Amino acid sequence: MITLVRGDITTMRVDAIVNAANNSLLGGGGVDGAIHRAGGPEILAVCRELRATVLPRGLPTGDAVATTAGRLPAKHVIHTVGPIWDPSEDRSRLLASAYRNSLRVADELGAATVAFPAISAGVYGWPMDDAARIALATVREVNASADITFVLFSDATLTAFREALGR
Ligand code: AR6
Repeated sequence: MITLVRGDITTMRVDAIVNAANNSLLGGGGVDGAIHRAGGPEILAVCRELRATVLPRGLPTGDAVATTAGRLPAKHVIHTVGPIWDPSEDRSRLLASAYRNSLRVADELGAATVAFPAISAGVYGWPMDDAARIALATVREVNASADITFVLFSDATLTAFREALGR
């Protein structure tokens, strides 16, 4: 099941929320900044531990990894890294991988409910309509057992996802 809502992903009481992080895993702006602020220092501590152990070079674009959700109402945070929009290079496959790998990690966690933001559609500059199309097509294709909610931060984003869902 796929649901679209307007809201703040940090408030979602689900098994896993997905963070649109960067390769460093060490925080940033946008939804990443909001998740670390609301979840507290425990999340960053686990990210640092991952960097010191299994991910010394950071999380590759399109990949995903889970941490605690700290003080958030969600049980886990799945960090993924979307590609930066490049008008001269088609990076759609990396954006699809970010969704696909996040759902793989969710499945490994046994998550029955997963919430996604619009990955790459903020600081990373992906045009919203196309970001919505790729997000929904990929999630449908995976046919995951988990219930998926897209938590969209603005009316414009919600509209773009609604239109993509209707297509
Ligand atoms: N809940 C839901 N969606 C949100 C929230 C929130 N609390 N806050 C922002 N959004 P972005 P990206 C929306 O920029 O484009 C960070 O610095 C936002 O309006 O968060 O993948 C990372 O560290 C937009 O629609 O992620 C990376 O360096 C969507 O979430 C870089 O930004 C994604 O915007 C990643 O850029």
